[in-house]
Amino acid sequence: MPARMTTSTLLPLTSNQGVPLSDNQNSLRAGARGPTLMEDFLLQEKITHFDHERIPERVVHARGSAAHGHFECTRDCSDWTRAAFLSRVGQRTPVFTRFSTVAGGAGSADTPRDVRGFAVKFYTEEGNFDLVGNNIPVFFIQDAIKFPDLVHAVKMEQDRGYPQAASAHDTFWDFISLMPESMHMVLWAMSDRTIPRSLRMIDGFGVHTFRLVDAQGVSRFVKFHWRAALGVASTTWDEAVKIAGADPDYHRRDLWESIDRGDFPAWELALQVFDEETAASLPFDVLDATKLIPEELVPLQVVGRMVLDRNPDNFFAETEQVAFCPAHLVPGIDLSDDPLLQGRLFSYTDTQLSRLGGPNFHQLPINQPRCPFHNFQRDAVMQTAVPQGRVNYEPNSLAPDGPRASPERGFTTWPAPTTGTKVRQRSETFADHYSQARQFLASLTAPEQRHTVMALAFELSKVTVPAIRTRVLGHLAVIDEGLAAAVAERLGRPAPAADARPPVATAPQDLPPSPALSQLASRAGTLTGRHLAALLAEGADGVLLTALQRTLAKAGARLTLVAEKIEGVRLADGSAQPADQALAGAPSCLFDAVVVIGSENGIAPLLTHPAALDWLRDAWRHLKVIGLDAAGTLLAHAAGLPTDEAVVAVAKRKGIETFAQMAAKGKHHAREGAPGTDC
Ligand code: HDE
Repeated sequence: MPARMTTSTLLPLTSNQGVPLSDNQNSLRAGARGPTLMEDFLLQEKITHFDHERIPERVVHARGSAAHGHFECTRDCSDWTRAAFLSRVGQRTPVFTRFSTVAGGAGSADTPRDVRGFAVKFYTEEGNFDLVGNNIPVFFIQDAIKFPDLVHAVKMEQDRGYPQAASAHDTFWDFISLMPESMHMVLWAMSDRTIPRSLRMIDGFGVHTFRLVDAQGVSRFVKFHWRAALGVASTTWDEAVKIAGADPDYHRRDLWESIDRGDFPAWELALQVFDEETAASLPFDVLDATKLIPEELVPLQVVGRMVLDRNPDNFFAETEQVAFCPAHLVPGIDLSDDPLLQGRLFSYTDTQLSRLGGPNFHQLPINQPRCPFHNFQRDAVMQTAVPQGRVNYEPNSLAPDGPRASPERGFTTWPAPTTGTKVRQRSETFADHYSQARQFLASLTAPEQRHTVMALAFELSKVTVPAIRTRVLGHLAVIDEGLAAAVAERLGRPAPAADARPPVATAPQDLPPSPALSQLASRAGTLTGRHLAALLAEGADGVLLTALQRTLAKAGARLTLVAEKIEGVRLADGSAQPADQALAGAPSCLFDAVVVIGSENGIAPLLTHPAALDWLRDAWRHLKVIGLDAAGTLLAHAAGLPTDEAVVAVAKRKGIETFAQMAAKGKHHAREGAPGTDC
């Protein structure tokens, strides 16, 4: 049957040549049951385009989610830098920010244990500035030449093609066990930071030391920090694993939905600015990306705020095709000699040449500067600009009004004095690999230290070669004997003997703890931006439910209603209450805190329902605050749930307030170690 003709009032569907299509349902055949004809150029065009829809995914950071927004300058930084976007209070600069995991492929889950990329493109009036950072302030290696080895080691093993998006395997830990410089980062990677609750709840770090240069040409060092307005929050490991099954798009969905709802995530941009003398006085080298500068030594100064308030229009055109590069700098921001940073400067454009197919990717809408740009670079694959006139060179006399270099406004490299012999040599000032690892551990709260021990033991238990475990334990013993002993105990091994420790180039020092490094110690909890769920049973009290909804909405939290069936329940007054999610698709791991509301009769079917029982058992195991009315208490008994101060009776208004106050504190770490929890 030929397709029905559409009337001309509709936007015509056309081929890529602009020819209107008469039929988008049937290919051209010799008779209705005959062979398809080679001459069907419309079929060929459509299938050919489809065949080439995928481009190579990023070799690292392939899995990402992004959003548009703006950066607002809140401190005039012209005393430090001539960068225009940092020099006028109140000035807004458009941004596009992409968050990512590092190891997994583009289709991998959102919640594996991994570092998160945090890349921001500022479309400033002086060109694009890219701050291509991570959610951890240090890195695994000191020199770019080790990056391919690190990435090969962590990604799926080359013969078997697994594991996907996981560092818990032989090749990663083999490499790490032979790389003492990785030890500081390894502790961060095994901390709660790498299992974040939400991309809205991670901090960001530029990692390297950069330079700020003011209008007089004076240079200072700088470290960039993003501080999440919603605080830093993490899942437990078991929760992350379960979320990966229940909703592999958990972080992507969370970011999209919150922006869609108008709950715009925000970050403060804070700088650590310091001069050469301060740098020289620190007990480590500021050019070494495996080290951080504790805030207690060089305080953070807030200079602006980023708000992400618009979802991409098209995932491929924007999130996939955006091309970041640490060499995208604007006048007033310059590089340091950090050898990791220096290698990155080449890598990003190089990888984008193959990922995006040629050197014109800066012309893609997401990559284009928002300020005018002109030069004499011409041609190449997918050139979309149409340059006018005869002149494509400079100097020239034929286009006197054409673009010229501007010594005053243009980017000027800070004239750092440079001497030296050509060597392949690591500076001795990079040799202390353990002190800051020890300092990080000492700065964590007891629950955070415990989680790090658990993570190390989990990862090492996936290592099949005992010698690798032995080597890693040796390094841990140099960092902290107690840490090594605790991990060894969980592995079922004796604590490593003194002779199992590797020789160390520089004996570690005991640096003072830096409380700012702990995500639990440094930030107060909040309900804002959190996502809670109420499991409703038949006959639930509608008044109680409304009070709960109001309280949570006032606190800036979101409440999802879960019922056994998606059509919902009848409330006590007989009215119909639709559910947002059916129980089978909404396990409690997806929510920050949970409530159960029902009636004595209505809860009965749930008392033997595995998903309902697991709902509460997992909420308990994942250290969540749990609110229960009388029916909810019956379910808790059926689930064999113990009780503590974070299991709150919500029968009355006061109970709801208490529940909300407890939930605002985040996870109930005091529960750790109780029966049914992971410790
Ligand atoms: Fe990257 N990194 N990286 N990296 N990186 C890439 O560029 C590289 C490093 C970071 O959302 C790639 O376009 C080298 C540190 C982020 O599109 C590639 C070295 C930090 C993203 C590349 C590093 C990062 C990337 C892959 C060692 C934190 C995602 C695709 C010298 C400060 C950006 C691409 C996005 C992506 C190379 C180390 C952050 C291959 C050689 C340290 C957030 O060019």
